[in-house]
Amino acid sequence: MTAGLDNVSVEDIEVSADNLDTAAAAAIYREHGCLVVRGLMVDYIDEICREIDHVLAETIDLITEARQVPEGWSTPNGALLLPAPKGFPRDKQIMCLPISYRNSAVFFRSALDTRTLDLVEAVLGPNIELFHEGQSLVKEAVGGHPKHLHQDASYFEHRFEGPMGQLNYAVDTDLQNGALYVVPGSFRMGLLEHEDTFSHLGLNGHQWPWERATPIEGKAGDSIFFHVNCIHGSKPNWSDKPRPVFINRYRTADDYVVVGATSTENRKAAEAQREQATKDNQRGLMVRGFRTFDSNR
Ligand SMILES: O=C(O)CCC(=O)C(=O)O
Repeated sequence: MTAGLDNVSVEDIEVSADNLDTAAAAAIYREHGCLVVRGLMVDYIDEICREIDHVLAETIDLITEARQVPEGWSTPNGALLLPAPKGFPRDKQIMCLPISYRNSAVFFRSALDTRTLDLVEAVLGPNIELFHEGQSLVKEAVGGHPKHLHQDASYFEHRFEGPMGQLNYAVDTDLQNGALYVVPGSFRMGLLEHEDTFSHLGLNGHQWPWERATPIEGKAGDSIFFHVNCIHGSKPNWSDKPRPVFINRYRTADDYVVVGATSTENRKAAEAQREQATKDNQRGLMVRGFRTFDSNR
């Protein structure tokens, strides 16, 4: 099944949240740059799904008021839209939902989950902050957008290790409705060159066809952790229901973005400023440990 760089199957990179062996799970992540923890977020699913359904309905009502932005369109409540595929009931589809730690207490609580933080600490060390404020992507029914294979570092390259991402399935997710694909071991390649794609930065589709990646089917509440250089992506949603995910990202308390981008053009401009980047305006909320003041950062 797997044609990943580490030639492993899903069974080799997955563990159960029941009686979680944190050290063993962290070792899988360290070896492959990705890890699946079955059932880790189950306790948050009912509540977060109610809120996701709410912002989804709210966003659909606001689509006619969307304004153009460099990445697509933005609705007044803050959703990001892309052009819709042929045969879709409207000309725009939703990509990013406006739900975050700012407006959803359950989303914030999920980011403070003890078992998750134990695992993040086992990987990143004792002093951990949140990177971003929680992200939720949705693939709408019957053709919702693909997210081409990519590395998150193309969007947010960091000075040090970079964030450990935790993508959580909000609904049961399979090959039909847009399972996440990962390439175990790809994080060791460093940051690769990305191109502009329909859904922003992505890898060249000939060099990185889906066959090189491993699909992770799962249940609502399963978590997939991935390194900022782990190649991942997901195909369109061909089911008749939306497929949302919610994402938490963690990084060491001293880390910061040196290049932030959404397109090859703005990435080039950001790369020219790389040496000017500092920790100054990038202090996230601490979720473990303590941040020592460092006058050089
Ligand atoms: O919704 C998805 O599967 C895409 C998530 C993803 O690739 C990302 O957040 O980088």
